[in-house]
Amino acid sequence: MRIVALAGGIGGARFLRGLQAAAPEADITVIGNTGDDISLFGLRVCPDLDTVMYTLGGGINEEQGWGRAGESFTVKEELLAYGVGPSWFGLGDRDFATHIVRTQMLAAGYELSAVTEALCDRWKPGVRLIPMTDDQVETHVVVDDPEHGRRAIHFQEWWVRLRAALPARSIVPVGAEEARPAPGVLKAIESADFVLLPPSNPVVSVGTILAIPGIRDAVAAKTVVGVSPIIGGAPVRGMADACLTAIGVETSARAVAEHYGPDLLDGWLVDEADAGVAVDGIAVRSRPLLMSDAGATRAIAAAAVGLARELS
Ligand code: GDP
Ligand code: FO1
Ligand code: CA
Repeated sequence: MRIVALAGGIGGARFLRGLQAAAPEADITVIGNTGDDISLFGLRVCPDLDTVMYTLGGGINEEQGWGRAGESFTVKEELLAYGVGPSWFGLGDRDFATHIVRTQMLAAGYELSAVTEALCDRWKPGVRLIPMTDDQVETHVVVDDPEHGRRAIHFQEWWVRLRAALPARSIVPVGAEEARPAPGVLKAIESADFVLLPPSNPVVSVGTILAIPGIRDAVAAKTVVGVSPIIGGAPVRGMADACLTAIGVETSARAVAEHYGPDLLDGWLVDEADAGVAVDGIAVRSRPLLMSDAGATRAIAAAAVGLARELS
């Protein structure tokens, strides 16, 4: 069984771990979001790719959901002693090594997809992890800054520094229109038995991947089953509601499915709290969707696989 999943960070990575448990024989290709990527201290940081790599490779800080387990912050403190920030982004010492290797390889001329493969040689995530594109795409958020007026800031500044407290006037994946899918992305989708959308952020994770020309059409041609990241009208964690509001979509399991649309989605899993949700042209099933432990997560992934097989 060949499965492709489009993943953001924490929600995507946790679901993928459940998918590996539910379908141990499956050949899984993960297309990772790179819109959250940022250059800091001259280093290229890819939070969502790293979250997937560390989570599936056993190196993640489990409580936090991002960054390395057993992390220390000496380099960050030393940089701050020189007055070099940003202070609001917590890059740890262990994590720094990943960004140094990545940046060194990019500077030597390797594409991000090749770099990611090299990093995965160490972590052995058990899936093929491909960035959505090798081209630079950065999600920017337009806000009304009380001091500087209307301006666009990097997604990480809005999400991490401002905690999405300033309403987003718009969210723009800068560079997406001109970007090309990374080598292997379209081929993996075409040869998949079905495509899964984990409970990742519909706007800045899945939405950004689908914004790369060619990816949405390739995915839409397959049987696609998604898992709602919205339960009972709210995100399970994070501020996905602020992202949905910015694009004029209500924060509900139904509205997210309608936003993806029946041309893309064949099946949609919603939580029991949203039982009764119906969307024209999409097979909706309800079941518990909290990834509270390994068993619960595995059961969610098994349900997604079951629905995809039923619909294909
Ligand atoms: P990020 O890049 O780290 O923000 O992670 P993703 O985009 O992959 O996933 C974020 C989404 O995961 C959020 O919108 C959450 O609502 C969703 N999420 C987190 N934990 C759970 C869970 O246990 N169940 C469900 N259904 N969604 C979850
Ligand atoms: N998220 C935070 O809320 N605060 C941080 O300081 C932070 C640092 C960080 C460093 C490396 C990394 O891979 C991820 C990191 N994240 C941090 C998580 C991440 O940037 C965001 O949660 C996602 O990009 C949002 O989708
Ligand atoms: Ca992300």
